[in-house]
Amino acid sequence: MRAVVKKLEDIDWHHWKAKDPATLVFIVTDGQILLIRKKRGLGAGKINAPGGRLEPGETPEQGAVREVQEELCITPEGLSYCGENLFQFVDGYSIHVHVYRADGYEGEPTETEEATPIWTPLDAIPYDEMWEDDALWVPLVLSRTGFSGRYLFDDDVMLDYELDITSSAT
Ligand code: 6OG
Repeated sequence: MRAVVKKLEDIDWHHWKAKDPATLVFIVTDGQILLIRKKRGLGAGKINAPGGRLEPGETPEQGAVREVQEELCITPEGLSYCGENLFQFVDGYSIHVHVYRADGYEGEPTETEEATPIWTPLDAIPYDEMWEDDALWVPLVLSRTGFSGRYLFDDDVMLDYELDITSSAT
């Protein structure tokens, strides 16, 4: 039987390795942020930034650019690294998300089978329609503060978290 995991400290973080590496990209320009309503994959129905799981052999930065191209038909420009989030789900799934910010993009944001684009003013980010952790660290993306977070989720309920400020942002 699987041991019951309720707290971050119940997890052996020294040997922890995510099942999937993934990315999120926050395009911030003219006081607005480009989010998506996600149509499929993990978190379908929620508002999130564009991004997704890496393909084999891809670097996080390559995967970040590809996912924005696939989901919104645009290419992010001026990409900088913001931080990382390690998510453990009690059902055993885990995902390591590399978070980027971009200051611009090329092309016209377009709805695809994966996502609907949503422009949002920076002071009106719809946290109530996003994953529960986002309100903790998206403000750090906006203030260019590096971070490293660990989170424990039961489905889409956050059970525990720890968020450290780092000097990793570029
Ligand atoms: P695809 O299924 O699209 O990859 N993701 C999360 N994003 C936030 N903001 N909070 C979470 O809290 C998340 N868990 C996963 C990372 C999954 C996408 O979902 C994001 C990827 O962009 C639990 O291939």
